[in-house]
Amino acid sequence: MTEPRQTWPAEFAARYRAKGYWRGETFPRLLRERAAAHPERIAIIGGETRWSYRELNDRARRFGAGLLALGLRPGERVLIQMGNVPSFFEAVFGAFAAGLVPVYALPAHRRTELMHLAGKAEARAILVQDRIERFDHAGMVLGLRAALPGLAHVIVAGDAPEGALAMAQVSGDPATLPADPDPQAVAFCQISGGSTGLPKLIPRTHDDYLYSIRGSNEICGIDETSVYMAALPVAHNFTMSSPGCFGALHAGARVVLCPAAMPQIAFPLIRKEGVTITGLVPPLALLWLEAAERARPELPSLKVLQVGGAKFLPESAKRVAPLLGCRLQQVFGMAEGLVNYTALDDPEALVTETQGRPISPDDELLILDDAGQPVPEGRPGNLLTRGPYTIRAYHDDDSANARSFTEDGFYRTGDIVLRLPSGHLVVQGRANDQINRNGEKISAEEVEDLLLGHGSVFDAVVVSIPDARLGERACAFIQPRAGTDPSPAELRRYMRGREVAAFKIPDEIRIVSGFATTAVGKISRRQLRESLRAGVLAESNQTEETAK
Ligand code: OOB
Repeated sequence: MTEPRQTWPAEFAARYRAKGYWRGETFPRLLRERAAAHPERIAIIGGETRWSYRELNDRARRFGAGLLALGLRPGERVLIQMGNVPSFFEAVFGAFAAGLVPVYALPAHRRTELMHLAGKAEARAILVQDRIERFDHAGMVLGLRAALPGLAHVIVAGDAPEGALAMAQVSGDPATLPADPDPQAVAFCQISGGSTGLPKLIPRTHDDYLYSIRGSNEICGIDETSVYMAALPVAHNFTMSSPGCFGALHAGARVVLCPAAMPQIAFPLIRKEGVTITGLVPPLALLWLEAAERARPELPSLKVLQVGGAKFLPESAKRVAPLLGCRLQQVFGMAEGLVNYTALDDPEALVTETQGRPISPDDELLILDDAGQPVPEGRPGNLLTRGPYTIRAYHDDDSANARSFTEDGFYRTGDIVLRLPSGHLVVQGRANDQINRNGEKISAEEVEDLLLGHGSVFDAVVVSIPDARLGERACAFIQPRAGTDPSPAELRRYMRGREVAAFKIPDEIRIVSGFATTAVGKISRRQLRESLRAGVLAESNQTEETAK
């Protein structure tokens, strides 16, 4: 068994401690202390459910003890796939109390991703919501069981089908809970968007993550009067910690869970619960702006709208304050660590045109050209970073670690940015083959691999195309095997049959007779993707010209 770990070289750890970034706080202690300090204050609101800090803490501790009573042992991993429901917090804080390590899957993940994550994490249990948006998650997870010999339990929040345990039945005596974990131990694993293969596990420690949360709270002005609404999935790093639900709980504030981020659902909830801050990806922010343009909503409580996860264009950013009557905050972060924010009192131009500055004075940023040399100040280059809350390695993945980290521990973000004299970053694009569709990250290579599994596909190249609505969309070019004639519809059906997250199914599939080669053989995948993308862009420019 390989337990996830995350370690920094001793001199870095000593510095991060000496500067007060790492304070020895842990997640189980955090909730216990808040529940002791203000037991009756409301912590979580979801639908008709309102849990006080005391109730959340009591529920979590009983559930955590129940997990131990099932035979799970501290240090073991629990894969969690849940939507924006209060029981997510009972599950996660229950696991923390028991010393178990949650691994967060996204609601969109299907059999392929869950198999991979459960296998990689060597999960002993999967905790899943019965249904999310009408999809039978419990049924899907039960179907995985036979293929995962290390999996001891399937626990379902909601209606548990036969063969699974209902979360409500998992309960034990909190006196059996272990002592608080080492603050340097891994608290949970986030998952990477990544540009190659399936998602990688990102082990985050109590110390490092809680530092990023405290830092975020300060920058975002979160205090006990704040009301944070989770509009995006709670398991995503943005919603969890920037400052997110954990930031709100850290401050003794309130978390409101929004079942879906559409304006028709979110606006009334903001009004009803007096939401002060929430976060969106750009395509959803555009929907909110459109809705606000049609009928200016009264959202007097809303002070800050955060937008992040993908580039928010300045033209759209400028519309936020006038249409929604709140401040915009841009957030450029990554589950691996580094998070940048525009400040609430930054001048308008910086808020609308940049993606902000890092949380920590000890976030080290390098902006390098392709040869690894620093670019002149103000010019775009590859962003590398290391710091007190940025990981030094993925879990159990030597080849990804060799690609993604330099020898001296810098993480290669894959983002191309430039830095203004004020220190604000402007994201210019990606260096590698990741598609950022609607804020969801898709690895071109992973989709190509899936397509290559189809008997009629000789070769497949997937590229990102700029898209007004989604930010980017995925376009797959398919070279069929000689004598075959697969249709785009059939390839889509095939991908659905492979049971992957729906956002990975290409928006556009084009059948081509072959791909460009050079005299010496195949050109690099990267060049090939660039030339295919350029072809699509030239086409759409032509269409625009003709339309004029
Ligand atoms: C957030 O985290 P991930 O891990 O899903 O994705 C990270 C990647 C970044 O490397 C960058 O390529 C892109 O998402 N990204 C942005 C962006 N925010 C993230 N690109 C342009 N502008 C932005 N504002 O997406 C995430 C994690 C924590 C907070 C916010 C977002």
